[in-house]
Formats: sequence, C-alpha cells, structure tokens
Amino acid sequence: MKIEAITLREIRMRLKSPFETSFGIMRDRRIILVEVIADGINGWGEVTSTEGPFYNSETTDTAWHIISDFIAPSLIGKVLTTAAEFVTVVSAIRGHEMAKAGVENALWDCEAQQKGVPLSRLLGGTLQEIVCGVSIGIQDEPNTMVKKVEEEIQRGYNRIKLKIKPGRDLAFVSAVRKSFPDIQLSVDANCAYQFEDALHLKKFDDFRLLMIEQPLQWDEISSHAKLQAQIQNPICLDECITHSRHALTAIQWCACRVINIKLGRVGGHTEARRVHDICSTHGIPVWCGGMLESGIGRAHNVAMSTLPAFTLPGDVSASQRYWNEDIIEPEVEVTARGTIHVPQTPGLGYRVRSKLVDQLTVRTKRWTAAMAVQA
Ligand code: OSB
Ligand code: MG
Repeated sequence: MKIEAITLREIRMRLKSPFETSFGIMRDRRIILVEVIADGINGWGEVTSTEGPFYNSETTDTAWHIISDFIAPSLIGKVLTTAAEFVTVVSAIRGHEMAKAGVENALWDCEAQQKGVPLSRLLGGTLQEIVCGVSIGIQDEPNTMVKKVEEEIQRGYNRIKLKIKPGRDLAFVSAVRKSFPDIQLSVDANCAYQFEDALHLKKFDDFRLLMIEQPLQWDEISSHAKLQAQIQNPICLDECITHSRHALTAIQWCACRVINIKLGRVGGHTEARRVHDICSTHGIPVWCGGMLESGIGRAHNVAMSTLPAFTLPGDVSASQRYWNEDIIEPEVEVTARGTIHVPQTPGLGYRVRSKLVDQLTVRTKRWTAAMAVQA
C-alpha cells in the first residue's frame, strides 16, 4: 500500500441532546476525520478525542497538532505491506493514542477494501451480528433516569449503563434497579471517586451490577485492585487501559474482571486486538466502548466488536441515538432485539456522505506523496 494522500478534516456536529458524564457535559462535537488514499483506494478513520482534556489527556486540537506535525509527515509517500505496520511508523511518538488510531484505522479500511473483504473479517472477527447496550448520561432526578431507561429497553437494548458521579449515584441506581429487577445494569463513574470511598462504593453491591466501570483515577491500576478485593460487583476498567501491557498488569493484579476496549484509547485496531487477545487468554470478557462517535468511528466499532472475546453488549448504538443526520450511508441501525447486523461488503461497509462531510467541515489539511518527494 503506497500512501498517496492524507486528508485531515475537522467537522462540527451537534448531538441531539447534551450528554453529561462526571467530567462534564458534551454537546457540540469537534471531530477529526482522516481520509487516506493508498493505491487509489480511499479509507476513513475518526479521531475519538473529546474537545477538552477531561476523558483522557487528548483533545481535538492536540490530535490535529500531532497528526499534522508528526504522523502525516512521517507516513506520506511510504509503502506499507499491511495497516498493522503503521504501528512501527509512529512508535517513537509517546501517548496520543487517539491521534494515532484515527490514522491507523483509515489504513485498515484501505487494506480491507484492497483485499475485497469486510473489515470485520480482516480483523479476525467471527460474529455477524453484535449485541448492543446504551450509555445514559447523568440526569437531574432519579425519575427521569428511570424514564430514559424504560425508553431504551423498549427499543430493545440489551444492557443499560448509567453514568454516575458523587451525589448523583445511589438514589439513581436504586430507582432503576427497583423498576427493572432483571435487566443487565452497569454504572460508569469516569474516575469520579477515590479509594477512600470504598465503603460508599460497596453499597452498589446491593444492586447486582454487571460491572462498575472505572470508579477511581484514570492512571491508577493498583487502587482498583485494592477496591476490587473489597466489593462484589466486578470492576471494569476503561480510562486506565491505554495498551495491552496495562491490560495484562490489571488482570494479573486482579484490578478488574472486565475490560472495555476503545479503539481510540488504545491507539487503533492493532493494539485493540492485542488487548482483546490478552483478555481472551485470561478469560476476561471485553466489550466495545463508545466516545459519541460519528458514523465512521461507529463503523470501526462495529467491525471490532465481531472479535470472539466481545461477549458483553457494547456501547455501540444506533446513529439516530446521537445524530439527526449521520455522515454514513446507510446509518448504523439497531434491530428490535438490540443488535446490529455487521456489514458484509469490503472495507467499513458504510458509504461516507462526502457532500455532507464537506458541509460540516471547518478546516482541512492535505498531504500528497508529491509533497513528500519535494521535502
Ligand atoms: O466512559 O464510556 C465512557 C462518552 C464520552 C466519554 C466517555 C464515555 C462515553 C460514553 C458514551 O459512555 C458511549 C457511547 O458512545 O454511546
Ligand atoms: Mg467509560
């Protein structure tokens, strides 16, 4: 695959409604799309960073900077045998996983199209239908949370995750559990608690949760191990796991019993597969996390979710949950039993609506192989 052109676009998209987590409220998304042309084939990737450095340390602007000044210049004009080789091109860059993932995933789309196979198959995926759950943002009142949960269950979603933070936690989860005694229910704190809150976090055991996601600090595996020893609900790590070595450490230290894999957080499909493989070897179930992606990131999530250790419902939901109009065709749709049919056409399996992308674009930067020769 000769990398002939790379185009970076920042698009603006407004969520249908604001999404609140313990680290803030998201509504107006600034999303970077990466389009790569390799051997005449266009592949697409999405950078899943948030606008501010509050989920992890990356932002839309840091990703733009890292791709523009470091990744694109070192990739343009190169010849790669496989998308996985990209990892060696950027191995000197520390961190910035989401910036790397946006570019690497576009290469995977190219490679899958070139080989004439669905991306899911190229990745080694086996499932043709994936099971979906939803993540519900923090609400003002337990009653409104119960109503939201009811709506999502009626749509067929198979697992409900509630965002929580101190002061918006026990009463909300308790109300939902009372109304729905049998659903698969989990909570996500996005790092809002500390180990000193262990007694408080133990109270969630009463609600028989599928998991409690990332209760403690984003860079703290060891205190999660201490907490896991004191509570019954399985801990699921999200923010803490930025590569497969951390996944192995967390498993060996018994810091979690479940891992959420996000393509952006771990730096792209290659590393995501490594995390998957380590979890699979150790009998740790995984599921695909979400970052309020546009259709392109969503399509990559669908492909990744077909790997065999993705045995729990992921945060991969319908385009219509978040967007009035998505940038892919067809949109990601969810069946009445809360599943997504995995596309069986080559590459991502969804067409990018380039006219709409153009309308949403606020800045563009392009590299061509000719520029690399000049340099
Ligand atoms: O921790 O899973 C998270 C959204 C933004 C940042 C972090 C998270 C989330 C979600 C949304 O939970 C999941 C989705 O995209 O549906
Ligand atoms: Mg999370």
